[in-house]
Amino acid sequence: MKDSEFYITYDNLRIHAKLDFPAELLSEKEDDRTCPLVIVVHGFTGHMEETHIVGVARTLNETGYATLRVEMYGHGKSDGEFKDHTLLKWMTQMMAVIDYAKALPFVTDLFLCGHSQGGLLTILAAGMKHEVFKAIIPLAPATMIPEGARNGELLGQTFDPENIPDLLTREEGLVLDGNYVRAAQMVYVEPAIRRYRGPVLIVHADTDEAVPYQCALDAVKLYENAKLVTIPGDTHCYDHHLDQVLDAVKAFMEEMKA
Ligand code: FER
Repeated sequence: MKDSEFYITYDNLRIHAKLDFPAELLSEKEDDRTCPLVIVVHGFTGHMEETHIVGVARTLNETGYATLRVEMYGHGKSDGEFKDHTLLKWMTQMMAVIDYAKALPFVTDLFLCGHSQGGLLTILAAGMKHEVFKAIIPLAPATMIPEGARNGELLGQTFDPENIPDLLTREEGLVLDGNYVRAAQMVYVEPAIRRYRGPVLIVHADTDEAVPYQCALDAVKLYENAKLVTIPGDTHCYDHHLDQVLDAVKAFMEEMKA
């Protein structure tokens, strides 16, 4: 077994990926050992080297799980323009990533963990492929995006949801095609939640400035088997208490081994 960095190609687009193993497996011969795997995904404008993403991946490795960090369409070193990314593209790509991960010869159980828009993606993908995941971990899941798109509220701006602008722009030069909004308007979170009945760990700061804490409260209520760990007084990316997030992930994943 060895750590590796590579691209998964799907529909002629490259998805940048990094596979990391628990230290104790690295000394083993390639064919000898098996291991559970967690797919880990970043959020909107994010990438796989963000502190909270790396922190979660390292913690999982230390807890005995391999991790497959991936960067979705228009993010990190993956193909596609940020401007052109949509939730529907991410959903389709994630299904391909899941199929790739499932087929890796060392993999025993499969898990999915994502932050923010990646947490929303985690919920949606678990709805689409409920049978493949032993458990899922949506971190600060941005479940308000689809409803925001339908109500004309995204990225702290308002617009007419019936007459979507060609482009959404934000300060710092961030430009997003109006098709992002059109796609998001067609996404429904509740049916996805109802389709996944396995264990769910949600971790959310009660003072998250980007994704309302209420998203976690609503999701944990709708899931049949979900647990919420609240991080008091922290930011969207857990700038102050990442250690508490990592402890929660570790404890939950220790339980998943039993
Ligand atoms: C928004 C608020 C939050 C939004 C996206 C996010 C597209 C996602 C944040 C993240 O993934 O970190 O209005 O609109």
